[in-house]
Amino acid sequence: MTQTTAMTAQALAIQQFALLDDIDCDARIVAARQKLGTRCVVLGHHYQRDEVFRHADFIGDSLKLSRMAAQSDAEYIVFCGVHFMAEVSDILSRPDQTAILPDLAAGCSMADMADLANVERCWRELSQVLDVEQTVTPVTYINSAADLKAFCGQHNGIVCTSSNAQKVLEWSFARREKVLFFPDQHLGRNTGYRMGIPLDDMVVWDFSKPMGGLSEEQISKARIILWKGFCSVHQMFRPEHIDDFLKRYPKTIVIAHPEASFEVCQKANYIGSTEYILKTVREAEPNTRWLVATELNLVNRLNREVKHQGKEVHFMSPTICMCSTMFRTDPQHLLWVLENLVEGHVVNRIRVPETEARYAKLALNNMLNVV
Ligand code: CIZ
Ligand code: SF4
Repeated sequence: MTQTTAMTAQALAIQQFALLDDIDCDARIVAARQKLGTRCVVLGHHYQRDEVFRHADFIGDSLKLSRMAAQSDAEYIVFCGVHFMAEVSDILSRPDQTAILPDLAAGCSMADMADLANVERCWRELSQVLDVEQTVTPVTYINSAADLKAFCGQHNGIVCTSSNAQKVLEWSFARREKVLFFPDQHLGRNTGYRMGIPLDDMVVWDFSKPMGGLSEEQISKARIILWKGFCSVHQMFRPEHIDDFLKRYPKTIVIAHPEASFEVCQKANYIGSTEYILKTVREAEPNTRWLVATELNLVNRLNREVKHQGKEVHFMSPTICMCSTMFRTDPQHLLWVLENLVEGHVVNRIRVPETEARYAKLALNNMLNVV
């Protein structure tokens, strides 16, 4: 029996935790955290549910959290978020730190829309029309697997987040005339348009079709080639939701995440990342009403937080649409990883292979040097 198998056999099984109720979990999470002390840090992404979020030492967007964890002394980084976030945490943290994702099934449907095989095929097909290495910068949204970040690192490319996408595109255009942007077409389009790039100069690469479904002329003319990916949560927001709300409350201020569609962002007063949305609403005049296009847990918490200032924060969609993968991290899984750590077992470690991590770090560092 290998050492890993032996450790797995001794580890506490998730089945023992699955039926616990949230209140029992809550008390046991607090107790486990006390036992682990500063050896363990718990990170909570803005989209996490309240029962998990309340246990976080640090809260923030994916990049802010990874940077905070890397600066901490903690041996264990428990990332309450989704898979690509724990990968970034592993890449940016020190070798003596261990990144852990409480539920391995917490992926990101948008990140899954671009995989290395398809991106490499796209790169090969583009090279039939363009001198790709000289003319195209690959830019990956942080919501992507580590091997795609490594692809960017190997091809003089860069990572971006929704907070720094414009600066990253400026960096890219200062080096090469075109950008291949994946996986989120909306972040690419909304950012490009705000920088003055006409919609006609941005084409969508449909990865299910040869040559992305584009003609040679379209590819040669394009400035941004947008991967046909999207976030299933943010695509639920529709421009008619804004129109209907404004009919009822005409003075509402609309703020949208750039993963929302172009039509929604065009109707918004402000566009920005989760950190930007929080800051803008927190710093706004009292007694203002906000309509927000981003994940429901963040919107509900923000509403509770600013209520006493007379502000009202509303979720844009009339139907409930939460991020189902963010929702997977429940108190039961958090407790399971923490009690295993108390017992000396690391479960659900996220470890990016060394070479991949080295190239991915190049692309992440390109971004960190820009912003
Ligand atoms: O980078 C993040 O944390 C995500 C997914 C969204 C945002 O706008 O912060
Ligand atoms: Fe991915 Fe969308 Fe969920 Fe964010 S909200 S983790 S982009 S599926």
